[in-house]
Amino acid sequence: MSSLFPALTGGRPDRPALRFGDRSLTYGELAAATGALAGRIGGAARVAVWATPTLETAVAVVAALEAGVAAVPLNPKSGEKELGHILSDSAPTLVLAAPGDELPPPLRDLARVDVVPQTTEGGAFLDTGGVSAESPALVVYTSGTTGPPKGAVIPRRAVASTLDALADAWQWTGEDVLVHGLPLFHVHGLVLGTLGPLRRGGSVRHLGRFSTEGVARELNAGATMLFGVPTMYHRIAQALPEDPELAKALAGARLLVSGSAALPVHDHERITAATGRRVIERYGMTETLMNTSVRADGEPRAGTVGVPLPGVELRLVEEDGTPITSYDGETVGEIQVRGTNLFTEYLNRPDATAAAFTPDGWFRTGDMAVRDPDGYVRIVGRKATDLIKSGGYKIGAGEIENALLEHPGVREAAVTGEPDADLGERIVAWIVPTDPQSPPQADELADHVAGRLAPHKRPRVVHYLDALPRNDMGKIMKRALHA
Ligand code: MCA
Ligand code: AMP
Repeated sequence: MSSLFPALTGGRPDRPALRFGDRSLTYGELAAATGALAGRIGGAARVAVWATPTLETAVAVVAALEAGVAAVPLNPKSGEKELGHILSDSAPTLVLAAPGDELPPPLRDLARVDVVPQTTEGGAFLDTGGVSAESPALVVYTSGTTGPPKGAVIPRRAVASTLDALADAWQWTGEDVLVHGLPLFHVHGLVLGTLGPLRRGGSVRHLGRFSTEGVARELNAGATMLFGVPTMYHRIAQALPEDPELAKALAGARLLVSGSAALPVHDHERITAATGRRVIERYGMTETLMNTSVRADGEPRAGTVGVPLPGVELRLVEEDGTPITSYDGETVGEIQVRGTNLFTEYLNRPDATAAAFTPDGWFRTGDMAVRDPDGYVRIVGRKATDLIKSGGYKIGAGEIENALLEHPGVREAAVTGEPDADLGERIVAWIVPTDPQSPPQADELADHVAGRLAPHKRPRVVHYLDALPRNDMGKIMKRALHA
């Protein structure tokens, strides 16, 4: 098994690798810490990682990958229902956490290994003979339209191939210093934002928590690249007119990259007007890692996600599966992709895995797009209206409806997304209360969902109705709700 991180043994141990707040590790220190931890967890089938935005999480995931053990990153803000589902589905044998982190009840039954970033302990020799490029690297949970999140099994070759394709597209090297404040339990912050710099032998400075001040500080102090979701760029665009330090920071960066949802053209334009710089977008998915990007050597074009990355085949298809051959900037089709960047399966869900692929191996993304005459892809929407993107998080309406129905004050529930300048979309709950005289308060319902699922899944707006609009079959007509 070859290492995903050649720089760990690359002969430049003093180079900076990771920085979180005022704590940092060089490649030499990271190699020692991950080597020691890999020796302790080697042989485990799967480990859970309590994925706080800290040095410990980065060390834990790199150690798991060095040991050839699949890591399951957990959102530390997951509520009991969501966490319970992920643990029973992924069945990890260990949980890795920072010393002192208090873990919630479902995790207390698991054997715990504390992650120690600074260590002088030598790394144990690992026999990773059974590990191959197809072996799972990560299991990342992602929401669907209905039911609980599914665990996307991401093999080692997908991680390597997506990061190497991005290196080509972005001229991303070991000289780059990345800054971001993304969470570490999703592909964006973990694979691109943490494993990405380490695979190149460069470094990452994590803000702990996103702020425009943090972005300005780091880009003005040597960082070269910024990754963020559109909500972060929106907040940057809002702050720029009053913040010359931020404008100077962005103007000096080598590359500003947005992804996880569409960055509105208005925000693109405001950033360019204030800094002279263009944000580029890339398009990916938990299941596919990255599919397309505007290239560093290509023409930046707001409103597009660029061209397929090396190694990625991309096509648009009609409703009946017929490929669309015209690049006319008008004909809308579903994006399907094929390539070494793809996941292998949804854990324990052969039905969902089979449904996600065509018989000849194309993955159905559910994203709708057109292609410009020169091949640039423009995403125009989504097939499923029951998937909501809020703050860059994918959220299934069905999951929230089920949680709302578990509240005694809710008789019926429907969930939709509506446009939000900051979050892209915000979650709206439409409920029929059990007792119309004393309906549950909006805050109470938000807390209920946040506590069971996760805070980013909480409804931001609640409407009360006497009945939900239904068709003759009894199906809720969601389009009629907003009308
Ligand atoms: C508020 N809070 C609550 C409640 N109300 N907590 C519990 N119960 C409540 N009722 C807390 C929140 O937990 C949060 O805590 C704080 O109040 C503010 O919440 P909120 O307004 O929701 O968050 P925000 O600070 O405005 O977050 C915006 C954000 C965030 C920073 C942009 O949405 C974010 O980090 N998004 C990134 C999503 C992402 O990485 N997606 C990648 C997946 P606290 O402040 O303590 O946190 S997509 C992907 O990976 C694919 C491959 C791709 O293409 O990239
Ligand atoms: P997730 O399932 O959380 O990994 O989110 C993947 C989804 O995010 C994709 O299917 C797209 O709908 C959306 N997405 C990611 N990047 C972009 C982008 N640059 N523009 C528009 N949508 C995006």
